[in-house]
Amino acid sequence: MPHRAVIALGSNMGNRDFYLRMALCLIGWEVGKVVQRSSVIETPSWGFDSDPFLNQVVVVETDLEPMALLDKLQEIERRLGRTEKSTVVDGKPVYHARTIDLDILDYDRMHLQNERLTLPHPHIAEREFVLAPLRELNIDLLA
Ligand code: PH2
Ligand code: MG
Ligand code: MG
Repeated sequence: MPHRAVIALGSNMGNRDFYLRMALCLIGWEVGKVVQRSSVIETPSWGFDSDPFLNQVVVVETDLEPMALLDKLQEIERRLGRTEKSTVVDGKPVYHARTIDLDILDYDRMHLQNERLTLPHPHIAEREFVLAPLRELNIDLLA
């Protein structure tokens, strides 16, 4: 039985539309079947001063376990030119403009926490740029 992962895509650097579409192709080839996809929306940069984003949420059926899924998504980010990772300075996140960001929002409604991954994604409730696509797909991860 495949697992069901909800993934958020974001881009605010370069040809944003191209990066979202390339990421979706690579996810479809290398992660699993994309069974739902929201519209692409343009959103102001949240939490840091930068260019506006294109954001989208997709649902994928995958055989990858959570950490293997994270490795694969980070590999795709690097292949699409993602350079800097978000860091935490004095307890506050520091973000950078990025060609592509691929975040796992949910994986089979699993609860998981380690140094690299927290599931479900801890910031869903405060981020309209993921809540709006989730509403469009009728997915409630806050329940
Ligand atoms: N991602 C962030 C921080 N801020 N703002 C928007 N609009 N869209 C994002 O995807 C986004 C953000 C951290 O990954
Ligand atoms: Mg992110
Ligand atoms: Mg990320």
